[in-house]
Amino acid sequence: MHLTRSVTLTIFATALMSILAPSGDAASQTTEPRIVEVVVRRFAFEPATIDAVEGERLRVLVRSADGPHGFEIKRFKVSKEIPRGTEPVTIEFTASEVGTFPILCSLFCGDGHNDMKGALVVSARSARR
Ligand SMILES: [Cu+2]
Repeated sequence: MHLTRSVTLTIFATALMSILAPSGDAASQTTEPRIVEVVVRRFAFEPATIDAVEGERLRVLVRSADGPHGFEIKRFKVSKEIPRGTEPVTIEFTASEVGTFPILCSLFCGDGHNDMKGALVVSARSARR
């Protein structure tokens, strides 16, 4: 009985350590998305241009500085409402294609709505070409 318990404890401790121990290998293999912060306001995106490298994973934190807006990049099937308030909306996607892709406000927000133009500029990974 006592032996069984100590074996169980050992297994448990080993499992726990493998969870808690910082594993350098796992960390280096996982590609963390690059964080880009964007503020949407009447009637602009700031910054207006997001630069990325082909294949790069992006985590865009979009926050509204005034009322509700939208954040849309059609090519990458990104379309989110950005409510009023201080909490950013998190949008993750992979910039899988080279080119310049318009960023639009997908929610009518006033007279200057159609002037809201941003761009995602994805450049080729130089090492591959
Ligand atoms: Cu807008």
